[in-house]
Amino acid sequence: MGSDSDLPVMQPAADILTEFDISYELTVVSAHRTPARLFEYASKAKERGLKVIIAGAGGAAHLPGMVASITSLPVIGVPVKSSNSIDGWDSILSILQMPNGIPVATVALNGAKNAGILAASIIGAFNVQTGKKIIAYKQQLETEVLNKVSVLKSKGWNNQFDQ
Ligand code: RP5
Repeated sequence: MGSDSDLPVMQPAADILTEFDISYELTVVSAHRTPARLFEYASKAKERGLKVIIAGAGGAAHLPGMVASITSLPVIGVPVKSSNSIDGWDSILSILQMPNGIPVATVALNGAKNAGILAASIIGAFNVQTGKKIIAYKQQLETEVLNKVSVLKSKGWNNQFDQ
């Protein structure tokens, strides 16, 4: 992430990776304040064994795009609505509107949890255990929604679909 002030927004990515038993590292790499560290981090990421990079930043959020320009690993960008964001669109567009050839898989504003799930899905495409955890997670989501359908129905809300 671009700053330690991004941690409250980025924490859900770490939490969901922990839930999926995926090891990760979490640190600060600022595109603007530590450009040399950015280059070193991104250029060494693959040889250090990383598989996916989640990069979160706010305002003029150049971190995800610059990381993607340096590494061949998949990069997931999290636009952060930070203290220097106008309304969040600045971070979204900075991360989303990448030029052809250098993609950043951009999640929703402050969408770090989905970034973690997407990273797990990428790993799960090759790792059988992680793949099974993703399937179980989605089944759990489905069960939760179907339970809510039952509760609404039991409270008398008209629902012709689930007769
Ligand atoms: C961005 O500037 C960071 O990613 C953060 O969202 C924002 C503010 O950083 P701090 O001034 O709080 O360090 O580069």
